This record gives sequence, structure tokens and C-alpha cells, in this order.
Amino acid sequence: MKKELTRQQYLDLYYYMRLNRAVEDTMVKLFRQNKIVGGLYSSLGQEAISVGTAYALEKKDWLAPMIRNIGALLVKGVPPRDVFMQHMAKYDSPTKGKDGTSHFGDLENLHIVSPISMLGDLIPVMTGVAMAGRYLGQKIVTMTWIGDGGSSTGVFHEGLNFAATQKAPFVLILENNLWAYSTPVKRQVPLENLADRAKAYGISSYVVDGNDVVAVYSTAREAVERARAGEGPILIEAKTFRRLGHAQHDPAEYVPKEMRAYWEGRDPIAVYETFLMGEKLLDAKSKKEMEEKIDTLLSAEREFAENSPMPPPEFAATGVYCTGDDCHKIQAKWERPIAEVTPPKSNVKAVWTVAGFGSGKSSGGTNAPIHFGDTKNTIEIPASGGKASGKNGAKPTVKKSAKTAVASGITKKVKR
Ligand SMILES: Cc1ncc(C[n+]2csc(CCOP(=O)(O)OP(=O)(O)O)c2C)c(N)n1
Ligand SMILES: [Mg+2]
Repeated sequence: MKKELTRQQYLDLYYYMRLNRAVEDTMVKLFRQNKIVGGLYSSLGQEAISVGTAYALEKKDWLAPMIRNIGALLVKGVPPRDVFMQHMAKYDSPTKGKDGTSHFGDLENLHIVSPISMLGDLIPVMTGVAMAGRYLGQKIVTMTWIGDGGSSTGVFHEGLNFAATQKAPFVLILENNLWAYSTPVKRQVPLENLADRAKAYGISSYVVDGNDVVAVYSTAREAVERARAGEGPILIEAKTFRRLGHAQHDPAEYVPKEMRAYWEGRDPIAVYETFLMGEKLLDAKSKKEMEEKIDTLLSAEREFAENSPMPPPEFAATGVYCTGDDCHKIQAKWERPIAEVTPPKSNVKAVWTVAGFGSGKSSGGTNAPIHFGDTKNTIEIPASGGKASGKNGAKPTVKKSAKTAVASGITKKVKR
């Protein structure tokens, strides 16, 4: 751990790690009282990753958590009561009791995209959010997390390649906790450092000790700054250990005892506390004060959650299908005038090039209206929505079929 943060930042990191753990401890109690609906996952021993990475983001930035990132939600400003109520499927929860675990977000205020259960799918989604932010001139960075197991999905690779190609301002945190369900990482990836996966996409990466919150924060901060400056996506592998089973149902007896003992001796909160005490940033009195603050907060939040009603039965039949107006309208949220972000004023040269366009034959032998492929003929449609022009601005050779295609609506897309 290096000393380079302000006192407040050091203490914030400590507070959020303690809060993260206390929120999850409370949920274990609720689970044992049968008040949690569905599965309950734990980030015990991984708090430094969720907290340290999310703390590196600015308020305007976007994140999308996975099951072990409650700490990131708390840092972003989600009140513990929402986490409790969501897991208890209460009517006042963000999803009004429609989901029993962590599938909720906040697109309006906190900039949180709801988790997607299909591992890896958040990578292209958050790449898209990053691209949208850039398009709107917002200078945002987006972040999501993925496990060692999730890093072997197809969409991890497709998504990261897409992000790299688009130079999206996106930071991906790979939490290598050595297990995916009961599969040890060594049996599913022939790599020592999963960060090496970044090489395949020509992007930068870091390996960091995931149990050292200051190292995690400093690394994430640097990555976020680089992404914001336009360097493209960055992958951070945080090495850690999943201290409990996959979820509450799993006693994880397959984990070797020595491995567990080693990591239990490196608890991120205990390690950090020793550091803070050594640096005189924390003493017994301020530690107790913080514990009391968290206790008071969580008792009130838990009480609120427990008193919240379950949804009325008839509510289950509503909102099953999106009906448009009474559900939600999907509307572009233009924060800059449309004219400013669309051609010809935008700095993106909107020239659509379709190689081989309009030159093929249909199976019936006639010219196919659209055919991509076997010819070098290229038509470019200028952003101004003017007439089709040739590749070098010369008078274009427009084949009949191409003309037909242009006339049949392609130009409409670029005419503003
Ligand atoms: C595409 C996909 N495949 C399988 C699953 C089922 N599944 C959920 S969590 C999990 C293990 C994930 O392991 P890892 O990515 O290492 O994350 P960890 O649980 O260790 O945090 C699996 C296989 C899924 N949700 N999505
Ligand atoms: Mg894992």
C-alpha cells in the first residue's frame, strides 16, 4: 500500500468496505430467517475490489454491477434499504418486488445499469453506454465486472474486441477469485494472468492485488483517467479469493483447506485496518465511532425494509409485456441539440460505404436490389444527403440496380 490519498479518501474506502460487509452480514441473517427471496451471493473477502474500483469513478460515470458488487452500488449511492428490499422482493424495492436478487439499476440519477445474468453480456452493453456518452460529448467512463469463469464466455471476447475497436472509454474489472462455482481457475484457463487476455485485443491491462484496497483504487483511478482521455478500454485483473461458496446453498467443501486459510489471513478489511492504524489515520476510538454509525444506519434501513409490504398479488400480472405508453417509453435523451450531433455539423463523417452494393443477381437472374459481395463497385452517400458520388468525388458509376436501391429508401436514412 502506498500513501498518496487524502485522509478523507482513506477513511471513505474503509467506511465503504465495512458498510459492504455489514450489509451482507445483515442479509445472511435475513436469509436464515427466510426473509430473503431467491439466492444470496457473498463478496466476503472481495470488498476491496468493488469499493476500490467504484470509488475511482466520477458521479457522472456509469457502472453495471454483477452479483458480488454490492460494495460498488453503495459507493455509487444506492441506499442499503434498496439492497435489502430488493433481495426481500418488497413492494418498495426498485423493482417493486418483481425480482428477488440484485437485478436493478438507476438510469436517471445514479447511472447504474441493471446486472444481466448471462455472464459477459454487460461488456458490450457498457461499451455501448460508453460510446453513447462519447457521442453526446459527456466525457464519461463506464465500468463493469466479470469473474474468472465469466472471462471464458464468447461474449467476453466479442465484447472486448468491440470495445477495443471502438476505443470505448470503458474499464473492465476481472475479479479472479480462483473459482467459478466448483471449477478452479486452473482447470478452465491455461494462463497465469487473466489480464493477458487483453493482448488479444490490443488494449492495456493491469494486474492488481485485489485484497489491497489502496492498490485497487490507485490502479482503477489511473485506468479511468486513461480511458477518459481517449486511450480506449482497459482491463484490470484483480487477484483475490471467493471466501464462501457460490451462493448460500454451497458449503464449498471442494476448496482446499490450506487455500482458504491462506486467504483468510489476508482479509482485505483487516489488512487495511492495520495499515490505517500504522499510518495513524484510524484509532480505536474513530473505529468504534464508525462501527456505531454503520450499526445505526443499518438498523434503520433494515427496519424500513422489513416493514415494507410485499407486492399485492394482482401486481404480478402487470408489466409482463411492455405496452409502450403505460410501461416505459424508450426515448433518446438528447443532451445536446440534435442538429449539433448529427451531420453535417458533427465531427463524425457520416459517409456510408457499402462494398459491392447493388451489383448481384437474384436467384431468378434479375438484378438483386441489395447484394453485398462480389464486386468492387462502391457507392458513398454524403452526409448532406446529396446525390450519390463516386469514391474519389468523381461522377459515380451508378449501376441500375444501385440506383433502384438508392431510390428505394437508403438515402432516406441520411437525409436530415
Ligand atoms: C453465460 C452464462 N453461463 C453460465 C452461467 C451460470 N453461472 C452463473 S455464475 C457462474 C459462475 C461464475 O464464476 P465466475 O465468473 O468466476 O464468478 P464468481 O462466481 O466467482 O464471482 C455460472 C457458471 C451464467 N449465468 N451465464
Ligand atoms: Mg470466480
